[in-house]
This record gives sequence, C-alpha cells and structure tokens, in this order.
Amino acid sequence: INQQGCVVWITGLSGSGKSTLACSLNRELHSRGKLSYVLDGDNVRHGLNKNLGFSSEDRTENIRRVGEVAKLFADAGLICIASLISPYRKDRDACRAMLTDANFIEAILLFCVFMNMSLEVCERRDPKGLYKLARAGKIKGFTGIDDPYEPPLNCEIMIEEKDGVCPTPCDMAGQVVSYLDENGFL
Ligand code: GGZ
Repeated sequence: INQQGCVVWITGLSGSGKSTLACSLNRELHSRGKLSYVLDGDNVRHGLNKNLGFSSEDRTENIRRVGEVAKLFADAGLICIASLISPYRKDRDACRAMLTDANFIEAILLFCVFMNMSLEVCERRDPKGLYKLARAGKIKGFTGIDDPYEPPLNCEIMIEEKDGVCPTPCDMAGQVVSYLDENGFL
C-alpha cells in the first residue's frame, strides 16, 4: 500500500446530507482503488459511543473519541471520513489540533467539509422525523432547534445550494475528490 492517510471531517446539521456524502465519497474512493473508512456519528453511537447521549459534555466526548479513532485510521494510511454534527467549534478545533500534533509520528491532515444547508432545508427533509419531535418538545436539546450549531470559520470545503438547488450525492463527492486530488491524496 502506498497511500497517505488523512481525515475528511464532515460537519453540519441533522439532515444536511453528511451521511449521504460520506457514503458516496467512500464508494467513489473505493472505485479509484483507495482505502477509506466511514465513521458516522449515528453508527458509532450504537457501539463505541453507546454510553453517550446529547448533553454538551457527551457530544464533546463523542467527537473526541471519533477524532482519536480517525487519527488511528489515517495513521494506518486510510482516508478516514468522519461524519458527525460536531456542533461546537471548540470540539472541532480540538480535533484538528490533536490530529496535527507534530509529536505524533507524523502530523495527519484534516480537511473540514461544512454542509452549509439552511435549517429550513434540513427541517423540510426531516428524514427521520426528528425535527418534528424536537419542535413538539419530545426531544430536548436538538441541534438547530434548542441546542446551538456553530458554523466553521475555517473549513477547507463547503457544500451548499446553488440557485436554490441542493447538489446531488455525486456532485458533493466530486467536490471532495477534486480537493483531495489537488492536495496529493489520490
Ligand atoms: C442532534 C440528534 C439528537 C439531538 C438524536 N441533537 O440525523 P441523524 O439523527 O440520523 O443523526 C443525528 C445523530 C447525531 O449524532 P452525532 O454523533 O453526529 O452528534 S454530535 O456530533 O452532536 O455528537 C440525529 C440523532 O443523532 N439525534 N438526538 N438531541 N441530533
């Protein structure tokens, strides 16, 4: 294997398309013969992080653990795709700092992808009906409703609507693939 690992960190609201992009990107990378692996918040919360809820402390710990695991995957040479809401700026910054720690064998690059979709779009999609429950007060502390989402100030890649149209999974993956290509990871 001659592959330099890195971490593609996808952040954004629930329903913004993080998991869709992660899956589409993973498939595209595999088709190009690249080793990649997806760490998705929703999945990781069933195993590694099954003891964590959605308090701010638990979200911080969720992100820290996924960051540490992503670092191991990237150190092993994989392109690790982490898709989590990761709503708080300080947690994402801590992850970036941890990954670029020069004391670790080799500094690992993290690319932040921001799903810049409005709350309106995400709430209209509401694929799991969670926004509806949050609006009805049946889920407390839901990101975007009664818990904050702090958009990144320094993302490498931004996915957004163009002329009111959301990009397709293929377009989104293409945007990240181009970036990885330009930075010598493909
Ligand atoms: C936000 C919640 C909540 C609350 C359950 N707030 O879109 P989904 O449904 O399938 O994915 C979301 C997932 C969020 O997990 P993360 O690990 O990505 O979150 S974080 O980075 O903030 O730790 C959502 C569902 O869990 N979900 N309750 N209160 N999302």
